[in-house]
Amino acid sequence: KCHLESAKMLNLDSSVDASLNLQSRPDVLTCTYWKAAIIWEGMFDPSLYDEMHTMKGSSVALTVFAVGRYLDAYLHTFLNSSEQHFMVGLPVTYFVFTDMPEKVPNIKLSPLRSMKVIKVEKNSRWQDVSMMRMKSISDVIESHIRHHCTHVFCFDVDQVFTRRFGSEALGDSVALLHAHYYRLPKHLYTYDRNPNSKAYMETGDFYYHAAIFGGSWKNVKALTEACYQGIMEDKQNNVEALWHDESHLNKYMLLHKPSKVLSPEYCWDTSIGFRRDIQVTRLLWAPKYYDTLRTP
Ligand code: 2GW
Ligand code: MN
Repeated sequence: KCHLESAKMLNLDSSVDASLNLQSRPDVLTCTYWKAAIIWEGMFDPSLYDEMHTMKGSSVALTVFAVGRYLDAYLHTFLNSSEQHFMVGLPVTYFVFTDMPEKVPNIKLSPLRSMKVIKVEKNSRWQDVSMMRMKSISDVIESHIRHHCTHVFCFDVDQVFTRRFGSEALGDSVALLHAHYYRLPKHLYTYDRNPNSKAYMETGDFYYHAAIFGGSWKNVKALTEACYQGIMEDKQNNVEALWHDESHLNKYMLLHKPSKVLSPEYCWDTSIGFRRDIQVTRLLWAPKYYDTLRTP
């Protein structure tokens, strides 16, 4: 019902969701107070979303970074699994950012799907590898994506698609509930609470996971530019937000509410164990080989 009322609101996604008969679920929160849908299994009819996005001519850019040892460790599995499950049926362009373009695996892509490999420098600090993604993404939206794609999704590479990750996830501005925090009280959210950082916030709506965010190219451009600016200002002031780009993303989403929120079914960590509310796991965290991948 929440979604029907929301049709009157300015959020275009929520009126589309209402018109596609998005349902509620009794056991979980399916709507934010600003009337954005939180997408869980059982709420939507996949074929209605696919049909609508095909009709509207939606096309999706996927950005992913595989720098240094992360290329061999994760990229092949990530790309292979996304061919099986990510936005199947819609045009998809992969933008793979790496310091070793020659080592990007040659994967046979389905029709309507293509790949662009973009060379980036390898930052010596991993925090910078992660944070500088914001700059690279906003640059490639300006040079390529805005001319060819309607939507953008940005992913960590250390994950594997296991089930449909489809057009129901598309929206103007999309954020993901962090699997480890969605059931915790707000005072445990790990926002950046240093007043000297641009990412500073006392409290917020949810704890969002930076492993996935997306939206229209316009909104993702605005988001990545704002986060990059915050990161650079922090550097000038000699501070670094607690969780780097993720802290800046959470601050941005506090000030610019997402129009659609993805449940942790879209990015699950199996080490959490069984949860009754997680009815499918669409994407899983890959193992983190900290000792071998993160030591210099
Ligand atoms: C190397 C050493 C330590 C940490 C990261 C890296 C590293 C990251 C790297 O050598 N090469 C590389 O390509 N990356 C990219 O950055 C890769 O796409 C990876 O998925 C992403 C984020 O690093 P990751 O996945 O190791 O960090 P998480 O899973 O703890 O990420 C969360 O927190 C990060 C900030 O600390 C980001 O906000 C990330 O989006 C979050 O999921
Ligand atoms: Mn990750």
